[in-house]
Amino acid sequence: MSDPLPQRTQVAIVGAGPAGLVLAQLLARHDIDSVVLEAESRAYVEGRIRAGVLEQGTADLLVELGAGARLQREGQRHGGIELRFDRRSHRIDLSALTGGRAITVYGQQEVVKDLIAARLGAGGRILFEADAVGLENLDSERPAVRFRHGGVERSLAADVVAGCDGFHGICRAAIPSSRLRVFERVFPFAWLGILAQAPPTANELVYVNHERGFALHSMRSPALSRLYVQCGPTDAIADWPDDRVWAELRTRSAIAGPWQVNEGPVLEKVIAGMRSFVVEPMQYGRLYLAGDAAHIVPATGAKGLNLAVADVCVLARALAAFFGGGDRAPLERYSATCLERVWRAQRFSSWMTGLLHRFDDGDVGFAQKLQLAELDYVTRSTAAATTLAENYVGFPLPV
Ligand code: RFL
Ligand code: PHB
Repeated sequence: MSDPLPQRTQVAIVGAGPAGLVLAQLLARHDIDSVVLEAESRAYVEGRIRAGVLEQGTADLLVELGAGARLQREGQRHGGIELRFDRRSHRIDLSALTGGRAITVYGQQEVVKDLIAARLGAGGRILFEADAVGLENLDSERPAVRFRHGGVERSLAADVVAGCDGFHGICRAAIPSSRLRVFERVFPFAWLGILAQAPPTANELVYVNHERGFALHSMRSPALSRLYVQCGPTDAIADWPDDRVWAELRTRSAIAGPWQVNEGPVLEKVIAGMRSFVVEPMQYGRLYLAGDAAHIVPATGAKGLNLAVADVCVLARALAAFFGGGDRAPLERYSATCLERVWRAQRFSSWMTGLLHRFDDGDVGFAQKLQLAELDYVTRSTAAATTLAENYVGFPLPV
């Protein structure tokens, strides 16, 4: 790091999550200079447990970007998922239905660690504990990011600002509200998630529809399980002592034959709300939003991280055309190009969420019967299963 406190760059990237880090790595391939400003410490972002499922295209891209060696060693490639309902289990053969494509189970924090190592290893600039506090001159050719670092406020001048600062960041809020349209749906439930020191009970992910609510069995390694249960939207962690979590997991996941949830010490517990959210357009002047800063999907479809990566693929290509030959057209189309995939992922994530959760509004029994009929259809019809599979493994990235 030749200049730990840079004052000028071509692309100022706010946020060192998957969106910001992949963007920085992609830009370097085009010899475009960038600086990543991250509010939190390196240890914090490397320890933040979130997503676990990488689409085929995301895993391939990380390898291509030189950040995939550990993913190839430690990531688990899965060619199927299990749908469980009515005390029966059904496998959806993702690979057979998609011409050999698959997902990779590899923790988001591991992706973030690998990307940070690759970027810093290549001499890239990431400034941790650099809290962006304001964006300036967005509608000019000289935008800037004001940030606080080491107790001092500074300014980073750029040609373009990439708002990769997540749902609670400052970039989206810097766009005049009269220039944005917000689309939002908040689901009337949340997920309680645990990381447990216990070998995964199944080899593949298990998505469960049960009359008491949704459950999901995922994993992080051969020794670590990642498990979720649907809970109330206002539940607190204190409402969910470990015994209650395990009891719900056992009840909701039970099948007619012998099957047992592997239990172990709970290392982490979170509650995550479920919402769909999109702003249009995803750009204003010289500011381009990417990832959770622009859209949120309910986690049931495992699309959030993957969508963030798809956005920055579009952005990197557009910036290469801009800096390489002054072609502004791809940048002007940035939002429209991204939103096609965003809405396709919103549709799929809403559909998976509707298929698998308990909805307490209206006639609950009627809704459950419809879900069972649809699940039955998805597991019997190759056409329906293919629709699920091709969306779940993901469409090719716009690289
Ligand atoms: P991130 O990861 O939130 O990164 C944003 C970064 O910006 C920083 N930041 C700032 N930096 C400087 N100045 C400021 N003023 C700043 N404000 C914020 C933050 O500290 C942070 O480091 O956004 P990004 O890069 O867009 O990535 C999005 C993904 O993190 C997110 O979509 C996924 O985690 C969603 N998600 C899943 N996605 C998948 O693709 N597959 C999954 O299996 C999956 N499972 C999940 C999930 C999200 C979950 N939660 C916790 C909501 C499971 C869960 C439970
Ligand atoms: C996870 O492993 O954290 C995970 C897996 C699948 C999802 C959501 C989260 O749909």
